[in-house]
Amino acid sequence: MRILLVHPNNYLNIGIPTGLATLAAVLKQRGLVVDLFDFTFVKTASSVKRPLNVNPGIYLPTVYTLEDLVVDDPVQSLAEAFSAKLKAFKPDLIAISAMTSYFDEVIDLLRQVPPRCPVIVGGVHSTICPKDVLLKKEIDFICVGEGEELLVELSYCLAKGGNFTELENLGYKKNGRIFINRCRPFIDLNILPEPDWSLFDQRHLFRPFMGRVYRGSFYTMSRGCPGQCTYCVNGAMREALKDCGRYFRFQSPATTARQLGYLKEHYGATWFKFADDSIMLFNEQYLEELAERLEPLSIQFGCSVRPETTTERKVKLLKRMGCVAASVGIESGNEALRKRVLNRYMSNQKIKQAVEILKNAGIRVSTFNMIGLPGETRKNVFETISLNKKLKVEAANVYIVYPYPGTVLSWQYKTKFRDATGKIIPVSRASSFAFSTMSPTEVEGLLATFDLYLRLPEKKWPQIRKAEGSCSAAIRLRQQLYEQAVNI
Ligand code: B12
Ligand code: SF4
Repeated sequence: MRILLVHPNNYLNIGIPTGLATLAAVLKQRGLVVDLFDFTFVKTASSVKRPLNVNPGIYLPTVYTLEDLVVDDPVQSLAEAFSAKLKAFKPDLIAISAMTSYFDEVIDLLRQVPPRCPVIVGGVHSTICPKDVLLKKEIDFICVGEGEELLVELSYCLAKGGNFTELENLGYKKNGRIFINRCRPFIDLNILPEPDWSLFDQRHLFRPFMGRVYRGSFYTMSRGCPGQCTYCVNGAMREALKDCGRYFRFQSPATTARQLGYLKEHYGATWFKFADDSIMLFNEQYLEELAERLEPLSIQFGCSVRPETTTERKVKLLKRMGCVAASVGIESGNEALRKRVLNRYMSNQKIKQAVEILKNAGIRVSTFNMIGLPGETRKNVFETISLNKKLKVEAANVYIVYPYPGTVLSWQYKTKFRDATGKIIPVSRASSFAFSTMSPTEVEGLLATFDLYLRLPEKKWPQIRKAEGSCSAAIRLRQQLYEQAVNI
């Protein structure tokens, strides 16, 4: 049985997805033949034209860049690349992992190059919107929740002509009707094999940090999150998978150390991005054991932390493990908005404390911020800029809030993720949800200049305001100002 895994992604959005890498490892362990079709390095004519959106504060220059690594790649369409892969590999099953934002692109591709074998889709979108996926005639099956056991069982079933209708976590169609089977208990994360990175283009391992290039990628030691933030899909996932067991689950420090050691030895990986929703959710005892086991590996890593769970003791342990960078979710500089709209209860004071603790430990701090929030004013956006300024963070990532299906925000505001033409509204059009008191154009202008307001002195702000526009003069001005900001 030959299974082709598919990773839909934006061009050069590097990093090996943990879900697919784990699925690949499990499939191989059970004797199945696996290959990968990855969108990340398919250099299409449109992706070449699109400028890479790099936040000037994030990276120091390195001797070579990601663009240097792809300079000799041929320009081809996704359809050409996919068709060539199908011809060469001849899969018996196509297994696609899709977030909401990539699902339409997947369907377009399957329409242009119809495969001659069944197609299953797993990941966040099929878990939260199973019917949206199964209603597409290009899709035969879906996976709701974890896929390790289901994918193996389905592969064997299809190979041997067995009955798949009872497989747990499976959704399928029969005589025009949709069936979604019951869920199976969550898997014990300690029995999973090391993620298989060998299927992926090794340029995924390019990791620039502070002017040096390391090798490494994403790693997760937990799944789920106990948080209840209104814009996050975790609430919907917890609900969809409520019969599977405790939603926030984690593997033992021994498993983490063994797997990271393996990735270091086999791929030369020494720089990891822990993609766990928040590492600070682990208790001190757990972190202590983790520190003991990770210290001898001499790895470096970046991770996400929730400010209200950050303590000096925990940060000391993080540092001992090799933590060099942390992202803190601020989301809004206005406490009332953060609490009322986002259901995040930490105060600005608590955020300041957490950032100070991290910085004092020599950890590089970046933040996550959102704009375009329900009821948000222009003044509120400047409160977010001002908080970041006060915190003197190395980089501030900013997004326009997007009400993903299943989130509290999506049902509170009755938003639809498909527009009137039936297309999924892309992240690039998040401002069209028009939640805030500002116009979508103003929100987009603030997104484009957020970093300039943050980095340049206030006397430049009138000029930055002019650079918020979308006309060519404004874009030119923005570029000039960015050059000044990089040199500060
Ligand atoms: C790491 C991460 C990233 C990384 C890597 C993404 C990746 N593909 O791995 C990066 C930084 C690139 C990223 C980017 C984005 N992300 Co992100 N990301 C995550 C995060 C924190 C962890 C993902 C992970 O590794 N999980 C662990 C693995 C083991 O789980 P898994 O991937 O779900 O896979 C399991 C099952 O789903 C299933 N499965 C998965 N695929 C398949 C396929 C088949 C065939 C089968 C059978 C089963 C199956 O089996 C797997 C093993 O059990 C999640 C949060 C979360 N809790 O999932 C958000 C999350 C997936 N991201 C999200 C979003 C919104 C984004 C962005 C759009 C953010 C933005 N505004 O730019 C971008 C995407 C756009 C872009 N340009 O890439 C949302 C997705 C919401 C949605 N409805 O789609 C999430 C859920 C965050 C959230 N809580 O809201 N992200
Ligand atoms: S936003 Fe972060 S803390 Fe909140 S529920 Fe999602 S993953 Fe958990």
